[in-house]
Amino acid sequence: MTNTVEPGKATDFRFTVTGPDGKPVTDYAVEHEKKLHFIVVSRDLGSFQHLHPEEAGGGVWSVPLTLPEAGVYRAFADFKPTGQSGLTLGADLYASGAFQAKPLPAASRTTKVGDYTVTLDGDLVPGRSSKLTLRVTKDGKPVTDLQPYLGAYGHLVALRAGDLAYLHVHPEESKAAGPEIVFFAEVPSTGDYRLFLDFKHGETVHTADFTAKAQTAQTAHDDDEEHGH
Ligand SMILES: [Cu+2]
Repeated sequence: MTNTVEPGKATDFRFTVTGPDGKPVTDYAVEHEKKLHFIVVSRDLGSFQHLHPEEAGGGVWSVPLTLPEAGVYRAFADFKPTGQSGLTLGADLYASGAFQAKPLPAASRTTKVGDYTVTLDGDLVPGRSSKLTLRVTKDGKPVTDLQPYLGAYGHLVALRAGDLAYLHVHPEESKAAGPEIVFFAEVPSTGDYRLFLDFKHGETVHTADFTAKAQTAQTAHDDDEEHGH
């Protein structure tokens, strides 16, 4: 596997997952309709892609991959070998050339993606399952006809700024197609996290991103009071 690519140019990126016996893993359980989820972010968390590689045989995965700009990227393979627990493995990827790292966007409870506005309610509290409610509106109106994407109305990936610790976030089973999508996330520490929400509407998958600050329950509570909740 070559980890260096030319920025802005699609490559057929190939990799294998090696098991404890040193052999490529070929037997995977399906999770969220796929055997393997492949997340690629720039190290400064300014770029995010959620891809689904195809099996090319013999344990080899293949995916068309474009790293948009020069820089350092982190790829995560999220999968579950049959009969075992889920795993996330990471590798650094490089797009050659000079680059300028962008600062992490400030924490915010509202973000825009195209014509959509997504708001975040709930607080990330280290060491416990935190309920996050994401509400999707379009042109100011609640979206109530979200389309299922990978078996749910939304998928959320959370990464810790700095070391890019990858969090598993589980959606709450929901029969309602919006405007609210509920998740439970457990963060390991205080600090800044970048949240990426994939949702499908109008036959298109949209990704809304947020910076959220995880703080202890007491601090979060004090903040709530300050803001008059
Ligand atoms: Cu996926």
